[in-house]
Amino acid sequence: IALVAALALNSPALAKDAATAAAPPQIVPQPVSTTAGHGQFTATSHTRIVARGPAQAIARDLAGYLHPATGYRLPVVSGPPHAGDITLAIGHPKSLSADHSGEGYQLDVTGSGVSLSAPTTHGLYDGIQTIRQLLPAQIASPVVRPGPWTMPSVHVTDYPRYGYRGLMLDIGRHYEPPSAVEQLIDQAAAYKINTFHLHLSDDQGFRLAINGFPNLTAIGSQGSVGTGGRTMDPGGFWTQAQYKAVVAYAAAHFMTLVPEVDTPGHNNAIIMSEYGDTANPRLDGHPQDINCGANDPPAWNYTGAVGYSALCPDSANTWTILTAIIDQLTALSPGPYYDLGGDEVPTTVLEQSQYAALVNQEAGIVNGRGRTAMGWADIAGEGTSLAPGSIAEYWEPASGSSSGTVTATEAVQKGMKVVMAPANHTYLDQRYARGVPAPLGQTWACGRGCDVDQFYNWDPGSYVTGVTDDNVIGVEGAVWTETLASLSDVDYMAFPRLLALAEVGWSPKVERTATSPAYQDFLGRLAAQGPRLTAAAVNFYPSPEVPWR
Ligand code: TNX
Repeated sequence: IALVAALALNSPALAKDAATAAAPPQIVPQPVSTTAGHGQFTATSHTRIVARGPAQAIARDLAGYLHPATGYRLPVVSGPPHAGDITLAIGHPKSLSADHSGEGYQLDVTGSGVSLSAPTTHGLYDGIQTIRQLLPAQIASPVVRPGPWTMPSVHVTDYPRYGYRGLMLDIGRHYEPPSAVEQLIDQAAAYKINTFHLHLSDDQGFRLAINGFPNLTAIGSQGSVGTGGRTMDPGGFWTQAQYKAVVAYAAAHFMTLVPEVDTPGHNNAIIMSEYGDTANPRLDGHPQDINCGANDPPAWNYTGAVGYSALCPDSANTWTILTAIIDQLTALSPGPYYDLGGDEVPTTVLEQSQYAALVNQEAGIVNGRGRTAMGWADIAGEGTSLAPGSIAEYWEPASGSSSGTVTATEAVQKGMKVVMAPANHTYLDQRYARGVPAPLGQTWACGRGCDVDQFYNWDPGSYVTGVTDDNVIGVEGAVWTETLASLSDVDYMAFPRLLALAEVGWSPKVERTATSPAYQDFLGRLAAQGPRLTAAAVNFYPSPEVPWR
């Protein structure tokens, strides 16, 4: 017997079995419920994906996700299902009866097959993201890897806490091409982020062609922040066709694109492009008086001071320009929101009454185009009145009932909804730690650093007194790019912290503190994402808080 056992231990078949044993599920964001089963499922070149009707599109997505690393071209067939199939179906599993998000799903992996069911295609899409994470990390590789493609048996019931789980990218401070946004969408969708907020203009650059206003791009897109000692970014802009393609790309990843043209401050690029004067009229013929701050301002390729220029609500030209921008952007953007910005306009440039007048009028134009107005929570300030359900994005680090929280509480009083983005817990441009990683990142929101613990250990529904889950529709991570000149820079700041934000936005409320079991558990699951990010060639910060393996 001893001899037989020794032989068996040495047998290649047994060794292979040990090597193929599927790792326990390490899913980010944490599902509502996960029950491990016995055994495992292995996808092979003979695996079929069974789906009918609208589920077939998601089945093709899954086949597409699995193709590069496996080399398999798994067929999508309409059934009937056999043992060993991966089955996707639109259905109403009882486990989801309490879920009204439209994003829930139920997933069963057993030794004899995989079955995913959801009431909507969005739910199925979320479910296939979980399937990807149950497979070995090499599934994220863009080139063929050996496998085997084994998943642990598990039963998952899952749905989100919040309907809005966003990532914002500022392409105003530094231009990024559509391909960079598409790569970010690929990565964010894998963690069930469902909203991409595109900050299309700022003082330093205006990044989208607007018909009838060629100077906005001919002049306004040329600049960017010249970062200290680093190459001056040449600037740039997207054509409307490129923007449309990104909207479609986002939609194919079940992501809503929210366009933002920041007003009335943060738009030196618009003002210097359009101002002109009698002696030197701009080509567009929309001259004079749109700047409430001063005259025709020079280009602004620096960081630091904000609020030295602001669009003037009293100028008819302001409305000619803004109406064209809103008309064209809403026509290009099927999503429900248009973001008018509204942050950081000091009363030295625009009195509060002028600011409120501008916000009110602009929100009215947005509503007239059938969209919900959104903006930084400053738009909830004194004198503004927006349609109920308009969205205020709260960005101040202030919490509890301290005076800095006033914009969030005003928003709630006005019947607005709130996206929580307190800078010290969600701003992806903030340094991880003192001096890390220089020269990237800013430090104003977290003195000692904004590492994974800051991004994980907070609660959006009780952060500001009186602003609860009745008002909060979700969370957002913002990538401001004053110091970030490339997609690689952006990735390094966004990952792995975006995964903490994704979990705070998706997973059920639980006590999250530096010493809580939830945080320790998260760090272990986050560590499992390292090899996936590496396989996908995503640049990320190897935070010392995470037990990477
Ligand atoms: C504040 S918070 C800003 C941005 C900057 C960012 C830098 C807010 C709505 N505005 O204009 O890029 O800080 O961290």
